[in-house]
Amino acid sequence: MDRTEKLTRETKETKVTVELNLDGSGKNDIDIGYKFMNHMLTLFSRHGNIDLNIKASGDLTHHVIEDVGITLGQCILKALGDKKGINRYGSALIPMDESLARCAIDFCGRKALILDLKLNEECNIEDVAVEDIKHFFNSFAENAKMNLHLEVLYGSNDHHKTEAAFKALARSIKQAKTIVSDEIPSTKGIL
Ligand SMILES: [Mn+2]
Repeated sequence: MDRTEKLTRETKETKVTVELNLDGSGKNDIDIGYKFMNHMLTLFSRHGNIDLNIKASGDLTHHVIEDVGITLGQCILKALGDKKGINRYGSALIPMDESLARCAIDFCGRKALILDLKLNEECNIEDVAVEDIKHFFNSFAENAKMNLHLEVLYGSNDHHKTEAAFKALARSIKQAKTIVSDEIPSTKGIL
């Protein structure tokens, strides 16, 4: 089964290209123009065992990060195909020094988002605003049509909290995408 996908999304605001292999080893080439998000998406690829190339450019930080979330979510949804045999659910509890993140996901075909990253809303993290990071997870969950419950339980450093959250999401996806049977994992027969 081939679980590779490539999508280009171009609007008057941004141009985003995402290319991925869900059955990869975590190789990546990522440049969306913002160093902190490059760092987060690189470790997302590595910890999710997803080969991931992303190139993005555009007018405003908010637009670029939002549109990367949209395109990455769409690309994962397409690559999952009919979801036959996948584990469907995934969860992870990931520390990053003093911070702890908890994630639980369901590739159920519907968006739900519970997000509590406990970030300082007034501050940027490196070159990215906290509201843009929160918006990324919203766009991603909506377009991957998934339930995403992502919370930082505690921590004091906003870089660590965000990094723990991205790693917890990646480890959850790694579990949820794994092929464990030859059935659609739903009593409805469709996901
Ligand atoms: Mn870091």
